[in-house]
Amino acid sequence: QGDDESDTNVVVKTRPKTKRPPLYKVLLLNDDYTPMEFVVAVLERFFGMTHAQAFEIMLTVHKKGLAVVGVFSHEIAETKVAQVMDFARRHQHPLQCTMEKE
Ligand code: TYC
Repeated sequence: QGDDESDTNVVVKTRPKTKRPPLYKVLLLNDDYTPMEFVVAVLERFFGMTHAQAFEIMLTVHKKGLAVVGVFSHEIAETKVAQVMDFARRHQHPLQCTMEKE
């Protein structure tokens, strides 16, 4: 069935489809009211930073207005944001945490 030429010498190479899921940056935003020590505690507690790392990132946010505090899958990033926002709200601090696609 079909012409002699129809399905000879045809090689279609397919790229193995191993696209990784998109990553999301979790951002911490500066404000005038949240105590510095609270932000340091947040970074230690939810992002596994040492005190020194946490202090450094906190100062970056304080000076520059915001900083990336981690890069995660969508689900993990969402969880981090929710944990930080909930912790801040429970302590009545206006600290803001958001995520954006990398
Ligand atoms: N700017 C705050 C202060 O002077 C400290 C601060 C740092 C607040 C980082 C939020 O994400 C933040 N107390």
